Amino acid sequence: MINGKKVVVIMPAYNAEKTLEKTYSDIPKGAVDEVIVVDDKSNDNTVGVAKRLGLTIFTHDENKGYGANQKTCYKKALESEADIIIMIHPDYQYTPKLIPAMISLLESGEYDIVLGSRILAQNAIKGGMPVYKYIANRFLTLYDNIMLNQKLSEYHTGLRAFSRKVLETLPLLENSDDFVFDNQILVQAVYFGFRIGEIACPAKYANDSSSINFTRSTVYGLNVLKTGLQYVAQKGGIFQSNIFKKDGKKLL
Ligand SMILES: Nc1nc2c(ncn2[C@@H]2O[C@H](COP(=O)(O)OP(=O)(O)OP(=O)(O)O)[C@@H](O)[C@H]2O)c(=O)[nH]1
Ligand SMILES: [Mg+2]
Repeated sequence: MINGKKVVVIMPAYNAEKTLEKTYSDIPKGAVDEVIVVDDKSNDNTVGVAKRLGLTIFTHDENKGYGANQKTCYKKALESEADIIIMIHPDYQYTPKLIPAMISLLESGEYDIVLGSRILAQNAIKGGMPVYKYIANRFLTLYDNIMLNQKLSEYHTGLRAFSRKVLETLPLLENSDDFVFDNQILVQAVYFGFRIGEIACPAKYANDSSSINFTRSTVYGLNVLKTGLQYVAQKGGIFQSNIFKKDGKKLL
C-alpha cells in the first residue's frame, strides 16, 4: 500500500520460465502488494516457476496472443482492487527497480500513465536492441507524435504504470488480441485526455529475453500506422472506430 492505495504488478507471460524469477526478484520489496502473472499457454514451465515464487497466477487454456494476455492481466488487477497497476514484461528486458519511481510520478497527481522509456535512457542499441527495431521504434514514434500531436520518446515499451481510472475508462476490450494492443491503449489514452509521463529506463536484451521476429514486428508496425490513421480520422469526424467509442466494451 502506498498512501492507502493498492499497487499491483502484472506480467503478461509467454515462455518466460528463464527470466520470470530474475524479473520478480528485482522488484523492490515492499513496493508492491501483489504480482499477477497471466500465462498465455506457454510451452515451458512458466506456470511452475510462478507458483514456486508464490505469485498470483491465471492461465489461458489456449494461446490467445499478447493483447489478449494484457486484457486478462488488467481485468484481474481491477478485480483485485488495484489502484495503481504496473505492467512489466517478464523477459527481464526492463528494470523493475524503477517501479517505485513510476508509482511516485503517478502519486504526484500530475500523470495518469507513466512509461519507462528505453529511448530516454539512450542505451537501447548498446543494451542489445536490434538496429532494425531501434530504427522502426524511432520512425513509428515520430509518426505517432505527428499524428497525435504528442512529444513522447517512445510508444513501444514493455514497462508501463497506469492509474485504475485509465483501465476502467478505456474500452480496452475493443482492442486487438495481438501486439498492436500496446499502441492502441496509448492512442486511446491520448484520445480520452489522459496525461502520459515518462522516465528513462535502461533496457537489456539478454539471450533469454523474448524478442519477436521480423515478420511479426512488421505486422506490428503496419498496425501502428493504421492506428494513427484511425485517430486522425476519428478526430476529424471522417471515420469512427470502436477503439474510441465512449461506451465501447470495457474490462469491468
Ligand atoms: N501472450 C503472448 N505473449 C507473447 C507472445 N510472444 C511474445 N510474447 C510476450 O510479449 C512480450 C513482448 O514480446 P517480445 O518478444 O519481448 O518483444 P520484443 O521484440 O523484445 O520487443 P520489446 O520487448 O517491446 O522490445 C514479452 O513479454 C513476451 O513474453 C505470444 O505469442 N503470446
Ligand atoms: Mg522482449
